[in-house]
Amino acid sequence: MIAGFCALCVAELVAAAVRPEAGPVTAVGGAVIDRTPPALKDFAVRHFGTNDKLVLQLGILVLLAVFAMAVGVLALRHRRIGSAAVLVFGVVGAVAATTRPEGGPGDALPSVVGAVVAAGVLYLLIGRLTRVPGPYPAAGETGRGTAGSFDRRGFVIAATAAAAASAGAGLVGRRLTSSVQAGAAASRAKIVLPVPDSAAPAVPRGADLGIRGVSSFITSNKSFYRVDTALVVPQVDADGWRLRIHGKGVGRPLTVTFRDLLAREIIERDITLTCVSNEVGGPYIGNARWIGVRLADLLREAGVKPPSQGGPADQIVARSVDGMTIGSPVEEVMDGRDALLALGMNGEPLPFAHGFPVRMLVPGLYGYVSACKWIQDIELTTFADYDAYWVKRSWSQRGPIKTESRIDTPRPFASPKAGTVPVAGVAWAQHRGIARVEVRVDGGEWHTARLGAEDSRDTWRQWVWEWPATSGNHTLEVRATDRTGATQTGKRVGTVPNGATGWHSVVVNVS
Ligand SMILES: Nc1nc2c(c(=O)[nH]1)N[C@H]1C(S)=C(S)[C@@H](COP(=O)(O)O)O[C@H]1N2
Ligand SMILES: [Mo]
Repeated sequence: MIAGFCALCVAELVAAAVRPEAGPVTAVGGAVIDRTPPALKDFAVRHFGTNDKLVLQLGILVLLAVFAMAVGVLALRHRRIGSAAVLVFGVVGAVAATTRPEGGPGDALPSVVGAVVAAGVLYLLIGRLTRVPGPYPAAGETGRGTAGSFDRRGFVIAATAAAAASAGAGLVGRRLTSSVQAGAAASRAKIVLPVPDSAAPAVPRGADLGIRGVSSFITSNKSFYRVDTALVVPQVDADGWRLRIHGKGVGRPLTVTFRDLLAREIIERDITLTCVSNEVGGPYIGNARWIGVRLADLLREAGVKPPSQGGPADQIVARSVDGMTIGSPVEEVMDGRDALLALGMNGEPLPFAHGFPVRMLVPGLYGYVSACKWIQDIELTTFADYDAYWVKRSWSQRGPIKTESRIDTPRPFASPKAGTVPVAGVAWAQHRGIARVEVRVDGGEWHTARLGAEDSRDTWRQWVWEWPATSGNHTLEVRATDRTGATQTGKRVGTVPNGATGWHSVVVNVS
């Protein structure tokens, strides 16, 4: 286990020089995420929520500890073979790191160097443990070695020295990594968000019905859901950030800096973002006030035409610094909706976890086909020619957000008192808008809920229905109708491949 600890610490130090994400635990974790079947991923997200990544990393560490002990036992009998077995883990880490979407050959270094050092440490330590022939065999003992005659003191000194040196190396690695992070944090701290040229209208009074238990109309940055594959949140320095726009039908390829964006027309919009992995009634939705520049304007400057105007590309592939690829339809991005390169969220620069310095947002599309965080490259291509990250993993190429609604209060299995009970929640059909929400009890007739004021078609709406509740067990159900006249289907389907459907229902026990 000491040798294993050495491996991780040394790898941490090397990773600080190469790339923090190339460290073995992060790389293996990332590789596991890349290869996790959607059903298992959904299970992890459902049961561990945003802690899924912590659980994954702890799992990797536990597995490593078990393997380290097994290799240690093996090495006691076969010193050379045991030490060689350590190298196998270096190979696993190296393969994981180099096959990550953003991985390069250099990413193998942390695992390889860590494993070589660990193999050496194990070899030396086992050497200290091996019994040396004593000068005077004790009574009854024959052959090599005598109980208690191995170099106990030498072993303890060597083991302690190895552990201490490794811990030191690991700490230096951490320091180096955190100084890079400090640079990014400093670049964020000095940003003064511009006053938007086109401000979002004030949120209308009555958009927030002020009912206890209902998600607030604007979701704070702190409570905004986070869904991504990044085990280490990328720390990008805004000063060095560049976005390249290129590809099919791009007459004038562009590269823009953060300053370039700030100098452009800035718009501010309220947009509700939703994850395709959100179960019926799930938490992966949030509404924020974003500022940024119109992506369509930039594309037009680059010479891009939407397919309906004869443009050859129908897909925009956005790439992030961590190798994520997200494919969005050119037509929707350029159809006049407020597709953004966002740089501000609820009055501050984007938080690192939400894509600092710049992310994409397209109202009406699930995040996995529109909302690339830590964006650094936009390539125009076609859906026929290229499948983005999630599409390769059995999700649909196109992901318009489905009309959905959720009961926030009462909570499942609540026991409100008989009488008037407000049943309330949120409904969303981004870019189409919500026209009606209805509630029913125990499969009875549908009752029309009162809607909160509409902020924009791109935001969710709160709703409430005053329920004359009678005692006993009851099932509440909700459904929404969007402004195209389509009513949310009651047919239950899972999240894969393009979003869950069904009516959210809550069982309560009225006392
Ligand atoms: N770089 C990157 N961008 C990403 C993702 C990701 O894994 N990596 N996940 C996408 C998904 S699936 C969603 S739902 C949204 C979530 O954005 P949020 O974490 O800011 O809520 O980001 C999108 N952008
Ligand atoms: Mo998502």
